[in-house]
Amino acid sequence: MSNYTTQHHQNYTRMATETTIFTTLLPDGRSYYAYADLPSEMCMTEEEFKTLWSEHPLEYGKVMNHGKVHDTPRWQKSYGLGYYFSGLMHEADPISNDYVKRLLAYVNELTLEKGMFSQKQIDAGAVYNQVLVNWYKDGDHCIGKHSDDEGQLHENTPIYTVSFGQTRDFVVESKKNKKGNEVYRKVIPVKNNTLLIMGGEMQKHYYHSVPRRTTKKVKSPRISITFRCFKHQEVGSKRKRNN
Ligand SMILES: O=C(O)CCC(=O)C(=O)O
Repeated sequence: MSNYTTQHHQNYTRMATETTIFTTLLPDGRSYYAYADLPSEMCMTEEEFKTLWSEHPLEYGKVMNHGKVHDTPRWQKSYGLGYYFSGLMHEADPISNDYVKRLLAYVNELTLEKGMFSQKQIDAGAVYNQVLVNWYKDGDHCIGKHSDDEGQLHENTPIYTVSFGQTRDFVVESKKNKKGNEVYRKVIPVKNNTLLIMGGEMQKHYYHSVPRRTTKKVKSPRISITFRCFKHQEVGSKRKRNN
């Protein structure tokens, strides 16, 4: 384990072992997603939700598509390390929200306790150090089909999405095979205070999205906090996303 990883973990005091993680192996046999409830002591309170909601940027995020800059249909913000995707650098702020800091520590602890890093990833110093928060006001806010195969990530390290507020559909679907057939599509309703982990080679072989839904049915806000293991570099994305 690298010095960086050791230092990063030395302050952990909580145990994460009580969390039960349900894992689904995907048809390619090399990718999986996993789903779990947060343990009660990690659940976000209504007050914490209000505080984090109040921290969403005033302007929508920006992405580059066909040479033009577009607004994302949600608010988003990078913390910890800058994140280059969809043709633009998304500069990071330091992580200041106490709940987000606590959740980052929990995610690192859970990963170690459940042995979710390979030896190769541990040797490479993989640690969760990048946070992207997405704020969805209602069903009109969404994130399109994409994969997070960017060069900033330690190879094949799992990506965590932790959900708060309104239940939303999280869709996993295979990238088209050579004959153009869609072979896998799964809609996972992601609920308040749950975590979803995308692991193995999922970013290479599958897309994920939180599609737009009618505001008659999806009326309330949702926040997702996503955690990634970045190498300490700020550029080098191959991420494909159209919104
Ligand atoms: O909000 C979510 O659960 C998904 C977020 C996501 O796909 C991303 O940030 O890449």
